Amino acid sequence: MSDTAEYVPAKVWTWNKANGGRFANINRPIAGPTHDKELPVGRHPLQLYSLGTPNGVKVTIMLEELLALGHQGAEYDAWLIRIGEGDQFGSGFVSVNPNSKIPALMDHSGPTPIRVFESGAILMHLAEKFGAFLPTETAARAECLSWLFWQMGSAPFLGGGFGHFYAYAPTKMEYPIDRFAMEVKRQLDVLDRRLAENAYVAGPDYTIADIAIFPWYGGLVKGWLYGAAEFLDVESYKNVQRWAKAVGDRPAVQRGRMVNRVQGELSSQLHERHDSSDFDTKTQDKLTASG
Ligand SMILES: N[C@@H](CCC(=O)N[C@@H](CS)C(=O)NCC(=O)O)C(=O)O
Repeated sequence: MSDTAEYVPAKVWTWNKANGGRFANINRPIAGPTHDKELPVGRHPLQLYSLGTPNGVKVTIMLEELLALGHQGAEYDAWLIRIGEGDQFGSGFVSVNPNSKIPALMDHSGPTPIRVFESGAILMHLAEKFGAFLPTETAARAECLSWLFWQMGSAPFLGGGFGHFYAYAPTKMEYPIDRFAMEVKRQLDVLDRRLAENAYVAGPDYTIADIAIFPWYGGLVKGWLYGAAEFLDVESYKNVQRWAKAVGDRPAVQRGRMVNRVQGELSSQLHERHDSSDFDTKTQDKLTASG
């Protein structure tokens, strides 16, 4: 509590200083474009504008899974949006997503291009378009969508809450870290209990619920997020660990995680993806690097 004792909020909030946290340079209290910039358009029906964050890779994993199933209509160009440099505020991007956040998709496969933003909406759009990874039977579909929307509602507590205060805020403050660590551990327990009884989150089959949840909670228990694995004792969530291994081992998941990635080993970064053979070049890089 002592962390906040000296702060007395003004009567009306004003935007008058950078808050010092990581990403402070891109945070602002207004929407809309800051500059004119058209988006590139490639040759495939689906044009994705994204970055390899947990929200971004949900979509590239889905597209790689669809292609692995043989859906040629899921061929896509993935363009890199560098959010740290403000690409999400360009006029072209804002016209695809007025909320200025990746991922954003333009579907050019019909007579009129369709824009889709919000990763959950993009997963549903693709699942319905190709009839894959979303059960059609009423009860199974409801269960899958319940878990998909659980992810959409829960992850902001993990990323914007816990991750922000544990890893990115300018100082470590006990009150918010404690509050959000408690919530994230509760969420992990929700998943752990569910996965004790089911192979995948929505039931016996792999669905868009797994594709949405894996990059966040799978990544967390694998130690990929916020350097927080020990702090949150992620090893204790045995069922989540088992599921994260099964999902993470899928070749399409491994390919999807490489797309639009700008961190980690260079051989794991495929900044843009325009053809399935783009991954072969990366495999070649890996072989060359390992001698
Ligand atoms: N609910 C959105 C969240 C998207 C989101 O938060 N994207 C972040 C990167 S993971 C972003 O683009 N941030 C840029 C910004 O806030 O300016 C979704 O699931 O699509």
